[in-house]
Amino acid sequence: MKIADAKVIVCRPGRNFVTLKLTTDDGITGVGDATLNGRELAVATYLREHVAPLLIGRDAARIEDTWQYLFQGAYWRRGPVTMTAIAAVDTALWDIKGKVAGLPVYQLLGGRSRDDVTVYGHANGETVDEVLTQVAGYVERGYRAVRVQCGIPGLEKTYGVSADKLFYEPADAPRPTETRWSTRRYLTAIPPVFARVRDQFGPHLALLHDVHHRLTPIEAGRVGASLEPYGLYWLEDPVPADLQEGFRIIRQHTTTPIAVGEVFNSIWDCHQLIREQLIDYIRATVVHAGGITHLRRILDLAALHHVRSGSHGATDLSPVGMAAALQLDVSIPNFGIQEYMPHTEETDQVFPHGYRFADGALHPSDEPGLGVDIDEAAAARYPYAPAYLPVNRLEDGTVHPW
Ligand code: CS2
Ligand code: MG
Repeated sequence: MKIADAKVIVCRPGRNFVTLKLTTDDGITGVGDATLNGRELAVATYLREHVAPLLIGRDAARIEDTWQYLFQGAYWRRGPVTMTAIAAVDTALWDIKGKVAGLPVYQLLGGRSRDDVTVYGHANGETVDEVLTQVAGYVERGYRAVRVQCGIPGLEKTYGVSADKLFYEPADAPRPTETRWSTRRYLTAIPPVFARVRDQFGPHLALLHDVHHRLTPIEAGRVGASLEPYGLYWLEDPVPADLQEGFRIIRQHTTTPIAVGEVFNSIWDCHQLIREQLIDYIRATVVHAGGITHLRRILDLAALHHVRSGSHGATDLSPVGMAAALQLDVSIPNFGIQEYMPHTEETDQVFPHGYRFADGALHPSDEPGLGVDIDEAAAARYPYAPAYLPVNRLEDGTVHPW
């Protein structure tokens, strides 16, 4: 069973997505998500020019060997573009293997460790009152875990707070918009938000919060400590994680659990964080961290060190990425939680999938493979257009330095 075709499909059903579709010489297809928000065409070109020609004629059954061939063989290792491209190949090969076996991929990974995949939704608002209304909506829809983001008084725009509540899209302009940030205002504003959310919703709703890498470790320690009375499920990306040892300072100052890793692309980005138990949840994804093969390697290391999974699941990961994430989520022993933001109707039409949301959880498809596909005719109706994430500056105009 050889790979006969490797096609890269770029489309924009509301936002940009890059999808790799592999076809074997006996006509079996597999799909992989290759979307890297704001850098989509870099991955598409890497795949088309440097990876697709090498795949033709290779044995589609050799997933691990193909992963090593693309990772070691390129000489230039790691990096988001390379690892997203490798991830798409790996994911598509798992899809093919599942179809050949007649089994959903999670069965090939050892079978279910749980019945469904608990998810968290995004509640956000400019004011605390708006936040409370949003949280109530999630609770009514059956969610057991909610991420809470609130506008910071004095700041014009806060990342993670949007006018369109359900389909919040941070890559909002053809050139990056520029926003301003004040740590001082943030540190004062955030504890009262959680005080009111806890007060209204009681002790059992899991609450999460994302800092989007805006703080230093000592500031993060302070935020974590100030939020301890509200028992957060996690505090996400309090600082950028390039300096892994920086997390020791956070740990010295707070017992609020820490989640990090949505921008990680390999085990080398997080091995120290995991080995030293400096984090509680690893947010790396199938899409950006080298596919099912490599993410499973990261999660196995994490399991040894009491770190659980919490994969990134914003809408810039396509339903192909979500379908792949669910295969791991449902099978690994150290699953924590899965982020979930529903896609638009157009996106769901382009990527027909079998997974579904019910009772605060996603239920993976039982179809052979990943249980997701791309409708190429539908995709062709939505051509690519550039869209970028905002650039963040401090109040004095300096580009945020970390
Ligand atoms: C966020 C995302 O979902 C999250 O946790 O951090 O909004 C993230 O910034 C975007 O997905 C970036 O592409
Ligand atoms: Mg995040």
